[in-house]
Amino acid sequence: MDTRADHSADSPAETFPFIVVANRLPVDIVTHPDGQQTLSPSPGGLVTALSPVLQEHHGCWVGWPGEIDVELEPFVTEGGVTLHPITLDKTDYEGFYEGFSNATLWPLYHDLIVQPVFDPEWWEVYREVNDRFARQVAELAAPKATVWVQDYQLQLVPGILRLLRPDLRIGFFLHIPFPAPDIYRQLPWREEILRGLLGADLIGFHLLGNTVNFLHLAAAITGENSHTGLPALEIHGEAGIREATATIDAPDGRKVGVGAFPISIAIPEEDAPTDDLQTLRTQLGDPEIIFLGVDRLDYTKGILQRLLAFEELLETGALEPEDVVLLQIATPSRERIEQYRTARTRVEEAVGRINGRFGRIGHPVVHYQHSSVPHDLLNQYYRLADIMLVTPYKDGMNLVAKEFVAAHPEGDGALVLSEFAGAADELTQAHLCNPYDLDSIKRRMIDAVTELRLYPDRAQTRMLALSEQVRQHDVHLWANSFLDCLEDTAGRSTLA
Ligand code: ADQ
Repeated sequence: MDTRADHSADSPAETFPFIVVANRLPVDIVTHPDGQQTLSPSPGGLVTALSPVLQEHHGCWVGWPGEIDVELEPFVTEGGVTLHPITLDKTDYEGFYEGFSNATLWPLYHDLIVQPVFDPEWWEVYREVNDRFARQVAELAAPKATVWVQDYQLQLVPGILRLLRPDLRIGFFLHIPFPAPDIYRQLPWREEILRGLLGADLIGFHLLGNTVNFLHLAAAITGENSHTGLPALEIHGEAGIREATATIDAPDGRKVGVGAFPISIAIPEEDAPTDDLQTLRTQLGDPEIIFLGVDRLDYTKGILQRLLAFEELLETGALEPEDVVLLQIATPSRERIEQYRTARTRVEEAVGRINGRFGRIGHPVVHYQHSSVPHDLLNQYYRLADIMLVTPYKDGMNLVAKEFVAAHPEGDGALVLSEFAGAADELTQAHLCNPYDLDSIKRRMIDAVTELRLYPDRAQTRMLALSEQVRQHDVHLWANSFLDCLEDTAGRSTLA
């Protein structure tokens, strides 16, 4: 989406037939030397997927621009999409974003990899901020508009919006896993959140497993027997598109659709020029095998485990330091939260130790960068890598795995993928590993190396199958499949 800060929205009273509401606006704030603040686009998969629908309907995106206490007027992008900023102050940021969203819900929904904190004050702020988002959307939505609410930070928005504006068609999509009911039920505010979600007409998850977990939870909390009282789940059979749907009864008597819609990526149009790739490879000392990891620096992503697996393979001589390098790019993330700081320290200690043990001056075996890299460069790294390591303990989907596959349309390279990444449900031809078992990661890394060295045809067959799956199921299919289903669930289209 192209964004320009100098286009003010025409009229504050304008309403929209299609609204996306997400914690973040797809922009970064740029502060100029004269103190003036403008917005610059921050592209991502969701923006790419939703831009065509937003542009077609002159839609609106409601979200936080990413900095505390910044009050900005709404802006209209060159593509005709209105960006409507929500202001968060320090208390909101700490209670709603860092606290309840990322230190309570994030670990709870990722199967308790770290202990969630249950803090009633954070919960209060989460409610207040969700209320603020919902009230803003209620003002901006045209009669019978379609509103698509995104992710775990805004789970109360559908319920509040339903009360304020019963005429709206409301979809909700969760980008992270939905845990088993026994884990979920630890949450002191489980009923409130469930009721918030049930304000939607359609609740989407990535996977069939998430959907089943939600149905069990809904049955348990609304008092139905969780084993016999489940609604029929219709399985659609094709991995990668609207895999399953069911209908449940909300407390107010409405029918609510629930379904699995695995997210995907926008397929890149152009490959990186190959001379650039050779330059990058030479910079790395022309190793035979380049392993690559690309993640937000998050304790769920299993970065330390993959470094330890690499270290043990070097230690036992299964890999020779002259033959291999591991490139790890880690985007800074949630750095004020203690577990994130600890995760970073451990990763960086391991990088230093491994290089101290197996690298030479000027020839580290691990190349580590703790920053974001531009999209084009990231794509070049994907092209360059021989073996991609995606080893999360738990991940809703993991777009990195799909981005790597899409960067290898000729079937070169190999993917080592955690069984606990949502992407593993579709990318079954990857070298699947259990990240809790270091030997399993090591075995799959060696399998990938061996196959590339000795059985390149087999390796290529795997990658071509993965590539086909990702190309046939891109992010546009995901967005259209969700919106079509929302239309079916909630009746006549207002978007037509
Ligand atoms: P994330 O946890 O952020 O997303 P992921 O799906 O891998 O995880 O998406 C990360 C995105 O950031 C990718 O598009 C990747 O290219 C980009 N990225 C990562 N490191 C980067 C770097 N150093 N520089 C630049 N870009 C970088 C959440 C869920 C996932 C789910 C997505 C989408 O946790 O499970 O797949 O939402 O629903």
